[in-house]
Amino acid sequence: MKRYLIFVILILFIGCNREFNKTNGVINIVDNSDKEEVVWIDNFDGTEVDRNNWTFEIGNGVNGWGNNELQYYTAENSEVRDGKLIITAKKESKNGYDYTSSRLKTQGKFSFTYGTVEVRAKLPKGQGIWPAIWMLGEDIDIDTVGWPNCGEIDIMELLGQEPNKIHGTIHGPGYYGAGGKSASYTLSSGDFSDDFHIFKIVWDITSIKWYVDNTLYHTETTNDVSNWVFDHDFFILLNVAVGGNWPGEPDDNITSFPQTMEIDYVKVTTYK
Ligand SMILES: [Ca+2]
Repeated sequence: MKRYLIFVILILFIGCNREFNKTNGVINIVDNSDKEEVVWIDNFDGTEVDRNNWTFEIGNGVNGWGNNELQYYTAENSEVRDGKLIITAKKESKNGYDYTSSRLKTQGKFSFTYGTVEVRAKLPKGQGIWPAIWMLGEDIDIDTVGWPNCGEIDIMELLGQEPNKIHGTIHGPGYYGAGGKSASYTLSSGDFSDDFHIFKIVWDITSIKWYVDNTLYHTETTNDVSNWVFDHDFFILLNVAVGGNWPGEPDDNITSFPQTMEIDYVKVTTYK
């Protein structure tokens, strides 16, 4: 009987979102879950990309979006179908480029400071394919700020030639490009194109933590960099790049096209 009681108490203690306090020897359970608040979500339930949430970036940017990327971004390479956003990278000629794809952002429509960002996605693969789920400081376009002073939080990046390994990184002044503060997570079997996984960051005033399927694999704190630039509004970006300095070019013999990134939802949660 005593063992049974201990078991019951243990079960109560590992419940989520609950607080415990003890009054006169009686344990009281306080449900805290109502303090969690979804402040922004896109479930991709409609039939097209919701332009209230997202802006498409078009073209090849400056110097291939700063990375010598090879793709030309269009709005047509994105569709919403079966509850998902599908970004398709294609091998096709467009305006002088050999590949097309899409890049979407919430800049000017939604930005926030601190919170949990959760994205459920299935990723593309192949040499030179570079999907990313990431954030930039909303102040990037202010001349006196710019990149990397605005800060960059890479929730998930993957190099298609290593399809079982994702990377979580921050970039800022003194730690950008290859000097970004980064860690990776590798699946024990299969790769990220086989099935959906949940990519998450928990960002607060002292730290940013990266998770895959609720497994913590990377933490950066205010003490880990000399110049912490993550105390202001950030917006979210989703894209599939082709080529670029980090992944290198696709190999026509081994990279198959089209490649897709499917996103079930993007959810931002804070605590009241
Ligand atoms: Ca969905």
